[in-house]
Amino acid sequence: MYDTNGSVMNISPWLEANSQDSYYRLEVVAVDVQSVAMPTELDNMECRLHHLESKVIEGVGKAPDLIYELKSQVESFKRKLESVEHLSWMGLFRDDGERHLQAKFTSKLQSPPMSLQEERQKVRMQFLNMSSLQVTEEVREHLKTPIFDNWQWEEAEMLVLLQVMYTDLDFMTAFHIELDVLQNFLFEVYCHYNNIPFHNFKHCFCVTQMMYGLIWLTDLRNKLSRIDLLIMLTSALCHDLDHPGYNNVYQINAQTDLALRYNDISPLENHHCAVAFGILSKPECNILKNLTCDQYKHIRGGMIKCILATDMARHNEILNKFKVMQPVFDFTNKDHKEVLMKIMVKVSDISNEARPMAVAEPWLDCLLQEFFNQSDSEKLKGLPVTPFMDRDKVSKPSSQTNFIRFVLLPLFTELTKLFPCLEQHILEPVRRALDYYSTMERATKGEEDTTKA
Ligand code: PDB
Ligand code: ZN
Repeated sequence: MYDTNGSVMNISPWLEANSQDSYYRLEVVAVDVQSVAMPTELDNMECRLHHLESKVIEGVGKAPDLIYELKSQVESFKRKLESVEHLSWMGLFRDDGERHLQAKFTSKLQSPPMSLQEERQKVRMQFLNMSSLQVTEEVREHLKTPIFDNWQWEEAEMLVLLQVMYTDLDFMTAFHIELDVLQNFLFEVYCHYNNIPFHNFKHCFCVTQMMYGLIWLTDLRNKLSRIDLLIMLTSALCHDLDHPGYNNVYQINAQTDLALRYNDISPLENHHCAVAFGILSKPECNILKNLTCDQYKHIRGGMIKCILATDMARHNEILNKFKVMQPVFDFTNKDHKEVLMKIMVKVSDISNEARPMAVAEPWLDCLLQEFFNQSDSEKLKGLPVTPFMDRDKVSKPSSQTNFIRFVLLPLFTELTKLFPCLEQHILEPVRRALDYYSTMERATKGEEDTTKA
């Protein structure tokens, strides 16, 4: 607030009343906004704050803390905005010419919650501090099995375990990967998974850990080249990068930027792969930088095929190819190896039910939560609603029994024909899961009948 000759006044009850020739002028600098139109108002607010700060310093020598607090809140809000900016790809910000972020400035009384950036820096520090510690032999062995329980581990610990996977498969020596480059790569991958119910960094870890377990259980180290193992593990790690929680059908129906960019052809999987190579294009994260040109081309080609193969719309196409090859499988045949690598990434991707029920069931709840978010959004936008995602229609047990019967068992059975030892490790647990959900289905059907009767 300014008086008639322009000096800044403190607002107080004891001020003289306004009069015709001596009145006060109030200038609005920052308000508690419900929604901030991007980004002009933020910039204006920042320069008004700067102007006020200089005026107050000029007037009374120093600016009150409140000004610095408001400035840092504007700063952290801009950073937060940048970190979600790229999500516009996925139709999360419908472009009506303006981007509105429904957000509030934290009130000056609360201490602002840790920003995404600060949270990530904390995980990075924990990861780097722990990575020098030796992981016990027992954990290393456990990491090679499908009964590994991801829910027991923090994200920084998962990053350490991913580092163990790359070192224990001798990728570091074989491909001259420097440890700090691997750590930068893993941390960058972690930063590019989104905080959504299912397709988050924990899912990435589960799929990579299952892939790691399958490599050891099937003794693939003695059947495929190390470079093909590197393709499979890195494809698993990157296969859902920057997933928005809305599937390809949504992308296409909502005509999102992604669907536009990839002409409705596996928009998500194309994006996951493009983000992976975007990370690898940074020298400090490029774990492939010491490979020959031919090696790099082979890996890039393999990762593109494996990541694009995770589009479930192509499930039968890929499984049928494998069914033809399996009885006469030839580990020296390039086409046979290519299909096997796709199958291995696919199996790892949808393998939750091969884990102990206490580990698997929460994943189904997470997936349904993400599916319901999508169908809610489809209803809101008047888009076609995907039936198996509709919270008003889906029954968890019957959907899952159908999925296990018609998708999981045929896929896992085919792979077990090639690697019989997988019978006990992944086929048995899936059969138990089928019993579990079938029993649940009968029980809920039984309840429905009684309620109907
Ligand atoms: C699939 C496609 C996209 C995303 F909803 C996730 F009842 C999956 F049908 N996925 N991954 C694991 C699954 C699982 N889908 C289903 N069960 C899984 O265990 C089906 C189930 C959630 C449905 Cl396939
Ligand atoms: Zn996935």
